[in-house]
Amino acid sequence: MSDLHKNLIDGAWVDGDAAPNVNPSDVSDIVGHYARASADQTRTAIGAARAAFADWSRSSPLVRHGILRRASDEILARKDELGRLLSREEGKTLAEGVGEVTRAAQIFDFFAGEALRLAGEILPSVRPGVGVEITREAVGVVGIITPWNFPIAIPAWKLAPALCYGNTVVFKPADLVPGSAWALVDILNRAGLQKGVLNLVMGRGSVVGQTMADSPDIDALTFTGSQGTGAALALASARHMRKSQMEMGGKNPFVVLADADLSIAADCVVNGAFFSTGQRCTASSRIIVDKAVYSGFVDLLAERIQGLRIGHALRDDTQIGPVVDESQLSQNESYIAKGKAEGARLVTGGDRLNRDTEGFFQSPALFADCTNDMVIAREEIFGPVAAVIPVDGYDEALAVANDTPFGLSAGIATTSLKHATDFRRNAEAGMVMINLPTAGVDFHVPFGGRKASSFGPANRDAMPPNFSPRSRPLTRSPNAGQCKGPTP
Ligand code: UN1
Repeated sequence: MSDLHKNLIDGAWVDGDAAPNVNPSDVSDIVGHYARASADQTRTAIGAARAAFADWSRSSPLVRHGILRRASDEILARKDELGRLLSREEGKTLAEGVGEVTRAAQIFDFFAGEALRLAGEILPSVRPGVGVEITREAVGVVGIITPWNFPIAIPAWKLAPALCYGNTVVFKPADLVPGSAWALVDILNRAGLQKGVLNLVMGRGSVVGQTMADSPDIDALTFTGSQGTGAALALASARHMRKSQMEMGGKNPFVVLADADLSIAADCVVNGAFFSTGQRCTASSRIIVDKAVYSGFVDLLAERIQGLRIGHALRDDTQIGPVVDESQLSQNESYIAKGKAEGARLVTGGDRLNRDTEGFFQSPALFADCTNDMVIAREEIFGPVAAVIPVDGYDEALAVANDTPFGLSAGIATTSLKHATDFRRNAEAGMVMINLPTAGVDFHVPFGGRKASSFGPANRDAMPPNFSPRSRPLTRSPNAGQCKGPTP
């Protein structure tokens, strides 16, 4: 097959069974064909990463800086082309696609700098005449498994720190969106990585992901995706005493208090719940509204939502692209049926839409008069569906916000400093937003959640899977005279 994009294993592009990458805005458009790695190829990739580790982990920080820097520059220079590829394979709008590619470039830029900033600590031992040096060292082979909803930014978020600190990588992108991941690996490979340092194994979770999970040769595993898969990977990692980091779902609350600027609140809800077609673990899916402003706010939301333009991701005027595939769309529909059966009021949306091209279009759905114990308020839907829950005042709003198995992001719209401050302290979420959508991140600070949303260290503090602190007695002084440690 002439357009086959192959896997990168031990520095060579290798064949595999071809799978089509289908555009969810237009199923007649095949983005390309991508090789699916076998279990044997995955094991070869892990072995190659193991073999490359000694040299790469001892490479000069300047070498690692240069590679990450060049990758960042190329990603940024090609942001329009790569953004288009991303929107074509995933279905988020072109503006969102280009924005995501820009974020990936920024992440590589940030970690290019971090490669030169790696530091340790020197402190006196409690034992007389001994000094202690604390250094951070690469863990080894890092397995990276990424989801379909951020085809380039989440791979960047995990690849950049892993490579920056001298780890070698086996990278499995989501089977649905291999295109952006392939382009990213091609860029990094040409930026100067030695063979085996970065291996790409596209394919199915049941084959490639399972082989990685079962391998004793993966020293750390970082995953973003569903709760079920995250839990299985954490268990498999524990069996190997492997460091692991799991970013999983959310059922993120957005609270609207009676004193809120309702126009800002509506902007936050529309962005947080429906942009990227609601397919974000940080999406606002529970809108908790004070009864004093409830009915007017629901009307305002309905009006804003009905004004959204849903269509082909690459059209300039589209604001909401398609759902990623048929199985996700039918799952969304089954949640909409459940919401109706549970007695929630469907204010607007939830319909399959026809457009000029055959794709997975759905109008954003808003349920009102929900209770927090309804299935649509408890389970992550991962689509353009939000549930509005009426409450009496701030205390009940906070209690409902926290009454969830998840704890990734939480938001509040208020003009009260007292309530904003209290919410920031007491919302049980890894990230709290005030008068801002629950979605959206800063790449240079930790990202992670509480409860069932996350397990292991936060991303960016993405260090631990990628980076392990070690303390040991000093054997040699970098500053003569300061260290009196014995030679062991
Ligand atoms: C964002 O909100 O822009 O999978 C990023 C996710 C998150 C990243 C969210 N891990 O949706």
